[in-house]
Amino acid sequence: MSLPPLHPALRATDPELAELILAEEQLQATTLRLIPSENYVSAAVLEASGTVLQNKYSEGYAGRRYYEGQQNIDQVERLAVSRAKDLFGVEHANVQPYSGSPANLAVYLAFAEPGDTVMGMALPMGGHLTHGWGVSATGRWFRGVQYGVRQDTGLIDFDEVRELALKERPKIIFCGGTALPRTIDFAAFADIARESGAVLVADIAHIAGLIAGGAHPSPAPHADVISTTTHKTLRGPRGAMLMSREEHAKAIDKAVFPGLQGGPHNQTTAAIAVALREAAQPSFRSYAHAVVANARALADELLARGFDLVSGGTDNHLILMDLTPKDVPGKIAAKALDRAGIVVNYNTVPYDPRKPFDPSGIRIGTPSLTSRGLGTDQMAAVADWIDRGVTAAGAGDEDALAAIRSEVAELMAAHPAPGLTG
Ligand code: DSN
Repeated sequence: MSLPPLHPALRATDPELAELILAEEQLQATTLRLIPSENYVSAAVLEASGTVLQNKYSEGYAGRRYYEGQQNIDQVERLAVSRAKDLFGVEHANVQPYSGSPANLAVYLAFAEPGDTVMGMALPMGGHLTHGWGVSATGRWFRGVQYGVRQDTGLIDFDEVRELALKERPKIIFCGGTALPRTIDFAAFADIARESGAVLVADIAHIAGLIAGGAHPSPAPHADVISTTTHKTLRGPRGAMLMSREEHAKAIDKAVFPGLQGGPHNQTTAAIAVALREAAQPSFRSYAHAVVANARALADELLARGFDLVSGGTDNHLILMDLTPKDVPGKIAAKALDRAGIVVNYNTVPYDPRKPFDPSGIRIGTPSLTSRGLGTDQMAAVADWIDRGVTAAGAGDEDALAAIRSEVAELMAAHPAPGLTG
């Protein structure tokens, strides 16, 4: 394998590691990446995240640091903060959380005491570990009560959420999650939070880019706090942000630093700033709407091929498939699809009778393929590959998987991914 001139220093210092990075670039270039929480960053975001900003400690906030030499760093962070505020229409933004889980932990630190009751969607229903699920610190140090979706519709039952909130009186209610194929009704959650006296946190990690691009309603008028990662539909670096009204600014900032973290990762802050600038462009609006259009088209094609989709389809970037009717467990399907060059993750479905490490479903999404310029016309081919791949998984047909892999690689070669050299 010949290395491109792009990584000369790395190749000279650590050829073994350089080879691994090149192999990963080639894997990302040649496969159809359907994990809904992944994406491709632009070359500009990639460049910003690999800079000398890495070399600087900056504990504190712009203008209030514990180290000198912040002439440039302060400006970088101010740019990221003001772009976040403009893009999401919020009064306050903190761009320092290292990722989504620390961001959510900072919310607990800001608004609750250990042992307090918090409420979120159950992980196997589509929620997130940090929304009070038992194995997470948030479920061990706080008393997590969990809502789900209805078994018959796959949708959130707001009467049930309200009843639970009024009975349990949580300090914090989380809405949002990791496997929700439908629009989140932030206004309904805000009513319930108000009635029950809870702080409403909208965790928009999955849909931040859709919100920025106007393809999903915004929580800004409804939620007390908005938590998001920056690397999913938003197409930024691996990082996170907390946003709020001004009244909560101090509590959030104190919780992030010095409450939970030390120095911010300035190279990530810079890359977030670049991603936010990109997300403010008209082309990003088109991107966000194309992500949703592709997901809808793909869902329709899968339904036509007899797949069972949780909630019957999708409103956003994500599709959750229950493979029980196909008689192929999610993990077997995911691993076979991987061998076919289609990267998905196995996932629980609501009321899954199987275990989380060997569940009934797979979770797919369209952010990455849309970043490569695939459109609705190509979703029939994608659905066909998934269909053939799941059938081959059930039959143990490795030849069929290899055939799909070369068809996928051909389409991917015609649609180069942003940020990749190969
Ligand atoms: N790991 C993320 C996802 O895949 O949805 C959530 O943290």
